[in-house]
Amino acid sequence: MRLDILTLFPEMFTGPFDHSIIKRARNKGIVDISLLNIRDFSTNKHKTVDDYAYGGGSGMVMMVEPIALAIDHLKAERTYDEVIFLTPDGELFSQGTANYLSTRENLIILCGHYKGIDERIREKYITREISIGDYVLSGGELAAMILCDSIIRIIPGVLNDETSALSDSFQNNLLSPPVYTRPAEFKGMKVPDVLLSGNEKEIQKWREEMAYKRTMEKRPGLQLD
Ligand code: 6GU
Repeated sequence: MRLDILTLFPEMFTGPFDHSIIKRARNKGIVDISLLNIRDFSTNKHKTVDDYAYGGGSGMVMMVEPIALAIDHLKAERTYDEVIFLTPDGELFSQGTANYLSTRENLIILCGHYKGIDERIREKYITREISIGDYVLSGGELAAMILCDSIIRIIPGVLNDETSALSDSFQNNLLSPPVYTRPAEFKGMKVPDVLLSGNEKEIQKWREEMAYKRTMEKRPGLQLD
């Protein structure tokens, strides 16, 4: 999979993309992440990327031209399955969307800033608009990192069996059951006997029951798309 991220702040991605699972996926060659600075596509000498909104009002708007040039530049190299714009007015991101996107080959991910982007970009280039939740972030970058993490970790070959994505919360409309590791007793609190029993069938049954109980207690309305 190839991910091309268009952003005004490429440096923001260096931490999350250079550690843990994403780092491993990149090192294995499973995912190729490329960060493009939208400012590099500005055509004026001050490298401007935003301007006042027509009609007035507070907040700057990201200009159409640098973004259009950046997307055209990428599209000249290869075809893309989706051009995703991260925006609080997009569709709510879910495990179902992550699963779907993880099966794609090439994605462009556009991070917005300021008051928004010129509407003509959305009309002409964007195939999918995604929000990560009903709250406002100062830009699309953090949302893009979350999107990328959730997509990359479920691509076959990224996780090993012990950390399989199939047992994740949400993958089967259920939250994950509680987990324990050594010691078997901590300050008088004991690990449930069944987990120490070695009885695989009973352990599986207990996990399913606890997943169901936990879902009913914490997220009774949990639905997947
Ligand atoms: Cl994708 N962008 C911004 N700026 N804020 C958000 C968001 C995205 N999703 C939730 N809040």
